[in-house]
Amino acid sequence: MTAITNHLPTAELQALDAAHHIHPFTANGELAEKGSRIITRATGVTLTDSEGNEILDAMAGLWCVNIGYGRDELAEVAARQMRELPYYNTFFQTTHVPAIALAAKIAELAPGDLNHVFFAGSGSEANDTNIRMVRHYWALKGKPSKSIIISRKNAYHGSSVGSGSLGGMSAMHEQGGLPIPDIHHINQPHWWAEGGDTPEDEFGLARAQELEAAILELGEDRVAAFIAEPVQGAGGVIVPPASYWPEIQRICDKYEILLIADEVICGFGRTGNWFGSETQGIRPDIMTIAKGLSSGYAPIGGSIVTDEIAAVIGGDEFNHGYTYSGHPVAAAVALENLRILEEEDVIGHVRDVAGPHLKEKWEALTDHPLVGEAKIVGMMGSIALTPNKATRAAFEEPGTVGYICRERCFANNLVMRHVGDRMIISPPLVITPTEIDLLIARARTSLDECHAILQDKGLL
Ligand code: PXG
Repeated sequence: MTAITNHLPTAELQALDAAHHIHPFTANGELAEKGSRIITRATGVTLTDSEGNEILDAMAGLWCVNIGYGRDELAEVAARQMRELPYYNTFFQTTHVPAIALAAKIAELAPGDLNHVFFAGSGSEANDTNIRMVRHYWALKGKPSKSIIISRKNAYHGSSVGSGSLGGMSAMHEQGGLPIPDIHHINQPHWWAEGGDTPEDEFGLARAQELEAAILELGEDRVAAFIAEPVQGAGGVIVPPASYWPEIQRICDKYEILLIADEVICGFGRTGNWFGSETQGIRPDIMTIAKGLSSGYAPIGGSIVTDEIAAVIGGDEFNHGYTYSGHPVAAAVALENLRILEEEDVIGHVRDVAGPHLKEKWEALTDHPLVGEAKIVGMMGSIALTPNKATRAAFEEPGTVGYICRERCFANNLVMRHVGDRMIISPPLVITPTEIDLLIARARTSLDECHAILQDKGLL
């Protein structure tokens, strides 16, 4: 393999990185000892590192590079927009063409009467918008006591103080004084880990009914909204039982609470439809979007809201906004990304070609001795590693085996992540059947190597 030479040698870059760069969600001291892997370029579904290794990125970056890497059209649009109008804001009675065009395009793509967009720079910011917006909405409707937002344990909604509070990650709540007041968490519909002997559908129903119990306990006059990912992503690609979402929708319809679908991962084709809400058959009042909106080529997110919410919010000044709300370069890049998704029928490719092929190969992984279940929706999948498939047993120290498996994947030039002892994938939507076969082959090799290591260590 040829090393790329237009930058400092890997060891020097690693030393500088260790000396000055604090990585997110990382034990930085440990990483400094080990040295970070340096990604230098990418095309299609393939990353290249500073040593010239070619790595299949089965995570699409962080669940975001939906159209794949290296699309010149987006670079050109960004350069053109930077020359024409690199920045202007959308405060103080002004706007600009990219923000107008993108909002209109999103309104066209979003289902039902979700016709209005409040822009943010990321999913975290968009969910912070949602917290303030739903509370303000109810205040404007004369019900200021409706301020509690119900969310779920092991949900991920971002890393800011507000969105981290919405999320249900206990490791995050342990740091920095989260959660903020008036956020309530119910249990997740994670049958494999928490379902015990209850049949899957019965379990899904029971977990959905926890929402009703919480509303009744807290008081309908106190609850503003329920927020959830259509399919949990960062929590481990947890696909809810089929009974779950219809019951959640019934409960949201029955009580006066808003349904927020966090589409940051599920949106823009990942589940085989434009939005995960369509795949799950739900009608949210608000959608959080980011990631696939621009395929990660530029940071942009937002909240899509219904006509009714926009009308209510429009009745007053909403004292909220970000310098980069609707940033013209990011908006222009997002528009070009949506054009590609639409004109190249990338979602049709997920639904009819890549999705069915990946599903078949992915589900067949359950023939491996370590793999208990394999779940997949569109282009997001997970497998549960277990020492005993019949009892769905967990390994003794949760996450240890997942980490070993992830390290084997890395060594085999495959980016497949672990969440505890679940392995997860979320590849670019444009992945071809041949690339899917390579993904599966590397995953199998990595699982075999992991299995051998566990046998050596006496962990099986
Ligand atoms: N909602 C969901 C559903 C997400 O997955 C966010 C909101 C926050 O978006 P921003 O753009 O602020 O990061 C996310 C982000 C992981 C991982 O390790 C997942 C995310 C971000 C970083 C890491 O799986 N999801």
